[in-house]
Amino acid sequence: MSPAATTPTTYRFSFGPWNISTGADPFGPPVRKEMEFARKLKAYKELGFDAVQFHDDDIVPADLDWNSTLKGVAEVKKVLDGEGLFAEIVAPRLWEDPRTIDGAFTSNNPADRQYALDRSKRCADIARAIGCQNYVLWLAREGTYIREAKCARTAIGRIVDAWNAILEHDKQIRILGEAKPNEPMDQAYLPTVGHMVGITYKTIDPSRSGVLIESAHSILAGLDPADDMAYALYHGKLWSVHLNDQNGLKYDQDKVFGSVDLRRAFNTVWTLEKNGYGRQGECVGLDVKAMRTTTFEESMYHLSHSKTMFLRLLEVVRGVDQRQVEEFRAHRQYEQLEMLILNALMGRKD
Ligand code: XLS
Ligand code: MG
Repeated sequence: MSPAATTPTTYRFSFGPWNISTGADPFGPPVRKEMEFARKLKAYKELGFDAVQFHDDDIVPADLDWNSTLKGVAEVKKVLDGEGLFAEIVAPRLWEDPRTIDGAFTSNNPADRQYALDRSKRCADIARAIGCQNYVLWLAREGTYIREAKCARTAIGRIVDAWNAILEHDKQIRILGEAKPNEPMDQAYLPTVGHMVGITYKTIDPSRSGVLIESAHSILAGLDPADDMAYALYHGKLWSVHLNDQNGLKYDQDKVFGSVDLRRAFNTVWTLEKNGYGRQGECVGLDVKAMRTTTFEESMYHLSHSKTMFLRLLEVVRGVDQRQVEEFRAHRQYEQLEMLILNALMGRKD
């Protein structure tokens, strides 16, 4: 593994076990062997991470009876405790089951909507059992391939009803909506952070309703991740992030943080750092994919590299003279401000 950056920091880091993958993509089968789950959990501390992001079925299969589920959750919890890790988020995987092909909460089939709701409540129970209050809703299939398939207004109402039902089901849980504009759907009903934050105020408990922002999802919406994060921070609703990078408006790439646009990544770290992100225990989550050409032995580099990029950019952010920034701002000397930042990014002092 490449060396982790050593900047002293108060940040805690997380990722999901799906970030160590077999490299399968829509056009080809796996190219690496599957890493055992227990081995993945061991890798967290080795790579300098603090917490795990889970889907419900990363912890236990989705079709187990409740007693076996509890047993399975307890086993994973024991491993986490033993490793000194904790579960940062748990999310119901609502996009793979045949009953969710037409959407989960917005399916046109009432029985399928019920399945989605039951599974979501069960996921809250799993989160509770593993000691996690953060519940992420990535509404993957809540959208359409054609506009005429559903009434969009009804769909929004169904999403809010489901969100409320989960809040009702567990009075401690907080729900973090994760917006994405497209993929797997042509168009999502809640495509941006703005949409998602808006919806949180329509729930029965806005204080337990917030967001997780993924850099690539903002970029896919043509927006700047740093501004999206600042917007959610203003609302006091940025409770987790999925940092990564994305090369323009194409399929979701989940590239190493900062690997496409260093300045955009710098601005992301700047926004988080300057606004106290993480000071209430929020984690810096990564959602990155290894390239298909990567070998099994090197299939965790993208994680350590993303974390290193965050820490190195943090050093750059902390190294920028804030007084100088304020002065340039006050006099609208943006050409000079820009060069200050570019020099900082290039490590130039002259
Ligand atoms: C997709 C999401 C998803 C999360 C939340 O980008 O990050 O993978 O795990 O379910
Ligand atoms: Mg994500």
